[in-house]
Amino acid sequence: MSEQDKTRAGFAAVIGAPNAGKSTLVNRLVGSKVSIVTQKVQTTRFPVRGVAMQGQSQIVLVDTPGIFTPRRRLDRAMVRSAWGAGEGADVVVHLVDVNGEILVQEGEAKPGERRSAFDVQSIVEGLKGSGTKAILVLNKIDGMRRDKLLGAAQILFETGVYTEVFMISALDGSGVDDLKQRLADLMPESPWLYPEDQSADIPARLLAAEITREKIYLRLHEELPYSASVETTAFTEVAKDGGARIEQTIFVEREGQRPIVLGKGGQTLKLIGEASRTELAELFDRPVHLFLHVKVKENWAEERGSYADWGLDFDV
Ligand SMILES: Nc1nc2c(ncn2[C@@H]2O[C@H](COP(=O)(O)OP(=O)(O)OP(=O)(O)O)[C@@H](O)[C@H]2O)c(=O)[nH]1
Ligand SMILES: [Mg+2]
Repeated sequence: MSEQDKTRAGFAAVIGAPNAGKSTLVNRLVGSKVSIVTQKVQTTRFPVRGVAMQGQSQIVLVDTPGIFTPRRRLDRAMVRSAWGAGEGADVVVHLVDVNGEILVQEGEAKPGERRSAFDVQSIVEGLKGSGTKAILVLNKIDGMRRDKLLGAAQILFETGVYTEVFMISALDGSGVDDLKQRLADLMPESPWLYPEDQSADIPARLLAAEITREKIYLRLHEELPYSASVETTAFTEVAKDGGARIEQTIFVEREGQRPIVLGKGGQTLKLIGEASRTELAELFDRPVHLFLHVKVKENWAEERGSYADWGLDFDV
């Protein structure tokens, strides 16, 4: 076999503080939406795989929940899963939002204040502790002053945990092709791990629940999105139009949250449903009939079964 025919394949985990742009980057590298994106922190709740092809290389990207100081059980499981994805990967990408405060001098950042700096610092410490070398990727360089950018790169690089630095905008795509080529070159020689034309590795029911959760994050504010979870309870065929009938339950933690999700005369829920249905029809490339219900389940974040569905460890 000639050098050119050799296939490569492996895992590249994208880790970083909440809201760094990890899911945006993974979607862009893959070339389609595999993971939900919102302007709010802690959107991604479990690792999501997306498959990117570059020449003879297959890069299995692992999008991960943001790494931050956890408070609830779900937070702990999310953060643990992000580190777990890093440990199992051939390459670790640490994505940093250059617009956040980047302070890694000891003692400067404390939890609560300067949150993003604290999270970046805790990731650097985690990488140091595990002896993992990572690729530093500075994100959101669109609209960023170049001198500030180079300063941030230098401060971070001096920690010694990075092998190289890339500067990108996951949003507008600048710098992403170079990063993709580098990741492709770093993949070990191996047969491909997924069929060449597969881009996502998430069950349709789970993806459908995620898309609805994204619409909840986009439409509702403050603590509500964090108190909500979505479960697909039925996914059946509709003979009449070749479509899918999808039933979902939105769980909230308190009785008082139900009317917020419903909105006046059910208007908010209707808008969430419409936005979700439109996107699902596009994603699945078929008609979608979506039925949403809202239920109060105080302890959904304490139920072992859900963690298993999300691939999270309940007991960390
Ligand atoms: N200006 C700008 N915004 C970006 C860029 N990349 C991502 N964003 C925005 O940053 C916000 C967070 O993006 P996500 O991709 O959800 O971030 P994440 O790191 O996956 O966040 P969590 O899942 O909460 O940890 C969204 O509003 C994105 O549109 C970028 O390169 N430039
Ligand atoms: Mg995300």
